Amino acid sequence: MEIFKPFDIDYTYDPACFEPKSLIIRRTLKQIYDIFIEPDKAMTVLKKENPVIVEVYMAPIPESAGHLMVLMTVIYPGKIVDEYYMTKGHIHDSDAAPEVYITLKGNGKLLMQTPDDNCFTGEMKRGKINYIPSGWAHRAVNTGKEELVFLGIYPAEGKRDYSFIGKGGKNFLKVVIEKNGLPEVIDNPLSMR
Ligand code: PAN
Ligand code: ZN
Repeated sequence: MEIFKPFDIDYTYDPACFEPKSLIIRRTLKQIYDIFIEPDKAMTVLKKENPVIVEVYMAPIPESAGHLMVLMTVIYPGKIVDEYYMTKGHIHDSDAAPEVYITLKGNGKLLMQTPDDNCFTGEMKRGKINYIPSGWAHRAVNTGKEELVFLGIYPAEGKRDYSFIGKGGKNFLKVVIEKNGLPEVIDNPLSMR
């Protein structure tokens, strides 16, 4: 086995900082406007601005068998109409790739779903660790007024698969919207069961 040198990661969550990192994934509204239930309203926003919705900092760890990937995600606060900003959402393409989320800052919901339509919603806030078993798609939603910042840790064997999101995909069966000032999990009006 190839010997990989141990290392430490320095992080803060207010403001978000993560060192060393190999990559930052930055998802702007323009890139993910079509994940929202009202993409036409997202396009109206895009005529004026292209806000950053999500940033993911990745630790420099090889994406190869035997390693654990360590990432820090920031979801900025905001909504498209009543639907909160969120990650794109994905499933890991291995049946041996669970994931753990550890919230550092903010408040959110973690939508999870299996290919045979079981759904579960986890709570994200400081003091909570979310366990995402293998075979559960996951999407984090920022329901608060500040950034939602969390660590994600998963085995490198499980590459992220986005194929069920968007056109032709089944999509997430639940969405999180604001109703009377509070987050509410409702059936996705666009999803095809
Ligand atoms: C997280 C996600 C991160 C962004 O680190 O990658 O939250 O999610 P999307 O890529 O779906 O927008 C994770 O679940 N990693 O596996
Ligand atoms: Zn994941």
